[in-house]
Amino acid sequence: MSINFMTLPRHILMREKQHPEATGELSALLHDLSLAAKVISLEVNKAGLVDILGFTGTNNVHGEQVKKLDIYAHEMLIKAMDHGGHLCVMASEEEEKIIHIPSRHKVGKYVMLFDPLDGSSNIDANVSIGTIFSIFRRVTPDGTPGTLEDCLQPGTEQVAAGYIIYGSSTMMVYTTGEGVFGFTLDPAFGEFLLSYNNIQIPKKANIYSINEGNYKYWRSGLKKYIKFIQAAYDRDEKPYSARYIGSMVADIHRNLLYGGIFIYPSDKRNPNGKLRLMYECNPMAFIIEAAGGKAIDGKKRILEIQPEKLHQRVPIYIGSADAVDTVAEYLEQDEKAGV
Ligand code: P6P
Repeated sequence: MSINFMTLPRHILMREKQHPEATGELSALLHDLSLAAKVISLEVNKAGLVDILGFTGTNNVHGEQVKKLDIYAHEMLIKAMDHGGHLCVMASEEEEKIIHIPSRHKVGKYVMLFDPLDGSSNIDANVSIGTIFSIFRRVTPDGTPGTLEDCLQPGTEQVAAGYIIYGSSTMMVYTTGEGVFGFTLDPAFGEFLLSYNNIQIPKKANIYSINEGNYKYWRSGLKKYIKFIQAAYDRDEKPYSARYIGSMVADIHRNLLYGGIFIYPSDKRNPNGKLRLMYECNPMAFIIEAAGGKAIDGKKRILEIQPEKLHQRVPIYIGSADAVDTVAEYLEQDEKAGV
């Protein structure tokens, strides 16, 4: 496929034509999402100005209330997505309960769960942050208000997932399960242009991403795995590099392109790790598996976990297939040894 000037709408439409059964609703949903992404990108990219230019910090030049960016992103996504007629219910990292579609709007057949601005604690340091989204087909009868049951589906049931990374450029990466595609926002005319066609994660990892500050609390199998990869050079293998940004979207995006493994494990202090299943781990696992990688909770596929709670946390080991298989072996030996 020629990627010259392939815009996101054209790409979605083209892929839709490959699926005659498609109704176009998912395409329209992804298009609405891309509009929200452009608006959030604008706000994220000028956020630093609020401090640098000495604005009051509570009211910007338009006299609008300057909100915390993650609340702004949360509200923007809801505003952009709640009236398109494609969704029956939403759920957000920023909202305890499910988000109903206002009764004045048509109820659609999809469900969207999202982390509006993951890594937002890094924004003051100008570190890349991102929006993560996960889309399911509803399981309750069409035309009725969406429910928690529509949200709590295993990741294998996702029909689309992706993220928008707000970094040196703004990129939208998405998959419908067949190929992973990256689009870079051209601010000159506000279009997402295809920049990565059918991304495949390198099978071999040479990057590992984990917060080593928690080393003391890790299971011994994980400690042995990290020591094993740190000794790669002694085995005449290519040495690994430790890269940890502390922003899941940024760490996983880099590993997707270069190869690598990202780990947020359970440990003595956090038995379920830190990251959320429904709108962080599931969408990232769907993307990485579609790109030829793997994602487990230490034992089983992230995508096969049957969710019990909207905001439940799970441990995650995600990235290049070889690396995920190796860490799983170390953890299994740990399990057998009863440590
Ligand atoms: P820690 C950001 O706060 C976040 O939710 C993810 O984006 C990131 O991967 C993780 O937490 C970092 O957590 O405990 O290493 O600071």
